[in-house]
Amino acid sequence: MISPSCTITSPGASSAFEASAGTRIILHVDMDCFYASVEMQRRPELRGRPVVVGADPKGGRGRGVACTCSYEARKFGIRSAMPVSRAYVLCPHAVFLPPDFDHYASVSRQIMDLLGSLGFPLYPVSIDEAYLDASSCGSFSRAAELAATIQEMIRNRSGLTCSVGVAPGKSVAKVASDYRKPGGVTVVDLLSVRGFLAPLPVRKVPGVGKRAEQELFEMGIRTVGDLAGFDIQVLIGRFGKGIIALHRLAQGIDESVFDEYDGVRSLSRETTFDIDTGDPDLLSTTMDSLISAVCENLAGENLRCKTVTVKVRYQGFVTRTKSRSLSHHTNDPAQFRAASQALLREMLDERKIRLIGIRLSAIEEPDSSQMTLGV
Ligand code: TTP
Ligand code: MG
Repeated sequence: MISPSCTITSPGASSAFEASAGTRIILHVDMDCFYASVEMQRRPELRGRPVVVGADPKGGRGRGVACTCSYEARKFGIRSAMPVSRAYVLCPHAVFLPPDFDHYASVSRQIMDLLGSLGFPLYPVSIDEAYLDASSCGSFSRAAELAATIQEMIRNRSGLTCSVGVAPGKSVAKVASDYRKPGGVTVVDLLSVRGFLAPLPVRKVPGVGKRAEQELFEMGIRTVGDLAGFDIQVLIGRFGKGIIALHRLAQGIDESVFDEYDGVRSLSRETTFDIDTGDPDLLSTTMDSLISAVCENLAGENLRCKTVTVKVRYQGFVTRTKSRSLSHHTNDPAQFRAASQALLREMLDERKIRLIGIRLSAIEEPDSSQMTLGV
């Protein structure tokens, strides 16, 4: 059951949530079980029931995966990206619904517009999450109030709940928004960052996927605190220099910055491979499926884009992005496919790849006065 209550948590030693001049204060807003919540909002009779949005389970024989599920369904062990056949075994009486991407995209747009109207620099990063740079709040207590206000505004406008993390940097804010889901606000100020992160499993840190988790386990590193205390030279020897930022983060220093991939009104999708890959065919087909998914959103909102950005995260946590602008705005998937495949080819080298992503931006829409998201 989604609790609409707002829980403000300070997991560390500091209680005043104060910030000295110049401290960055970043909010990460993430909608709770987004697709499932949207479905329950338009069909209130589903509230309180296990709801799974994804492929048709066909009585347990269905192929394909669950996109997401309600928190009631999570009690049965169902998770995003799980085969629906497995979800069906875990909870045959769940309500299985096909995804309605157009509708989710339009609800997302309303929410992003609402966040954009608050006047803080806004960085939407996916269909259900965005960062706000709330440094101008001046203190973590005021940023915590802003977080509660955002929850209320979103609830009033859409009937949906979200969780919010407030922290001195992007990465910690993202971990914090996930800390008290659903419906929570978690505030981690400068003094409490290290203590907040230390007991968490390393997998909680953005950038650590299944494979990296496994490798860290093999080195005896299970928690973020273990990582913080580990010899950096040994880590570099194993993972490369890309690990330095992660090690500093584990020590409470969150230097993550907004890059060109964030911050403008855009549509994006990315996927992390279970096992790092250098297989050009797998990379190419995965890129095509990301393009298809983004283009569905584009068509649903009747938008056209001009700029294609490909993101690649290599083994060793190094992330690169590369963009190409087309000669005109379009919604033709074939053109985005050609541009993204060309960019991807340019970014391939001997390194294996952990994650690829696609972003379409420079959006053109009928009423350009609506286009005020971002900074
Ligand atoms: P998430 O924010 O990762 O998940 P969520 O909002 O469903 O649940 P939570 O409360 O834990 O935040 O993803 C947002 C939406 O993106 C999700 O509702 C469905 C979609 N999605 C997929 O289609 N496949 C996936 O593997 C994941 C993780 C999400
Ligand atoms: Mg979410």
